[in-house]
Amino acid sequence: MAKIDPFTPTAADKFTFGLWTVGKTGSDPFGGDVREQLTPAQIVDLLGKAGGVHGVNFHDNDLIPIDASDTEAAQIKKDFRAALRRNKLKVPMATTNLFSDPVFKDGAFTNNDAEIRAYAIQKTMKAMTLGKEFGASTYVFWGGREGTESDATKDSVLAVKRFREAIDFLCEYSISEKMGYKFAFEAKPNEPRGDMYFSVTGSYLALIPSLKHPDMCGVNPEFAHETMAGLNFTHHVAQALEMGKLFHIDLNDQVPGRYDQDFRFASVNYKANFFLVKLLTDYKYKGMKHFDSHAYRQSDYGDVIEFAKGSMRNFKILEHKVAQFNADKKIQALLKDIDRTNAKLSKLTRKFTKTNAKALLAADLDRVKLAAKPMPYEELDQLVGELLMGVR
Ligand code: GCO
Ligand code: MN
Ligand code: MN
Repeated sequence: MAKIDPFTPTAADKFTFGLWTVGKTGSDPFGGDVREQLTPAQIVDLLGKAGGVHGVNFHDNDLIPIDASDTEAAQIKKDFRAALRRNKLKVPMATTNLFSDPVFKDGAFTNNDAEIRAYAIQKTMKAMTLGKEFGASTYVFWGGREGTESDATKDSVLAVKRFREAIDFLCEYSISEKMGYKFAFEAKPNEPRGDMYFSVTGSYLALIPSLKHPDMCGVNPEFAHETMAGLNFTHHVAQALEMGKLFHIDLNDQVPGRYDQDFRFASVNYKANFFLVKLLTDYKYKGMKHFDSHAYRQSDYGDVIEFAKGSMRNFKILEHKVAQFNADKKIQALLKDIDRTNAKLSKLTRKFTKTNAKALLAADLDRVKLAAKPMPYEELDQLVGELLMGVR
């Protein structure tokens, strides 16, 4: 009997790609297309060939070019719908391109020009309708050009107010049209702007409670974005999870401190990606896992399929490593050792009462003895490394 490869994805894994990711033609700021432009339907067929993909996401203009006529738009939608059906793919998420057209060169919702702000909201309303036509339930907001090169040009306090105003308006629009969207905000520190507003996931987690409809708003963190800034991505995701705000996630890879590389998931930082997958697994993240990455400029479309397969496979391999970690007796014994519980003290510190405060003040806590307790972290981390390097 043929051995079943445990790392083969299925639709139940909820892996998704964007039309703009696998459909990327390999262009960069220094050179044009190296792969021919595929139609949306062809991109869906390519994902079908990769196998095991759950869905495909799009920006309004990935599907319908900004200057398409109504007849052209109708034909594209028809072809796309047929391709989704023949490849059994869903559209779980949609978003708006508020960054490519020259009109958005200084931002969309935070633009200094009221007419451009209104146009950005109008474009998003139409794109939300387009997303709904294909069944999208999550709507992502990535502030592509919301930011500055010189802070002489924009009032950063007003920018926050304007962004909030746009989101409040669009939340109400979704509610009044019974669209049922969940909004997911995606932070990025820079690129394409010198500095972008809401630069880290935590910025959006802080904004959300100030919105009119905080319940329908969460975040879409991306591995590359915090990593570009040299930050620990997993910590940001953990905070979002803890707050019940992890609505969506963009997976890819990135060397810290470089330009926005969008590498194949787990192709660079095995260890950081392992801890991310561990977090998502341990805390039972059930949402979509979207690969917001693209193949190397050197790849042809055959290799793009390998890129897509590799992204999903790497996630599943790391899931397997997480299961090994959780079942590893030595690792678990060390974890048990370093998690030192004290029910009596925890009861005291859980909630402030005058009695608890009094008891805490009287507690015998000897800092020298406490500091002397062993922390075998070298031993633990070495075991994780050996597990990841395949010798354990
Ligand atoms: C980027 C962003 C985008 C967004 C996309 C959908 O760095 O370019 O990650 O790819 O994710 O616009 O929101
Ligand atoms: Mn990105
Ligand atoms: Mn992204």
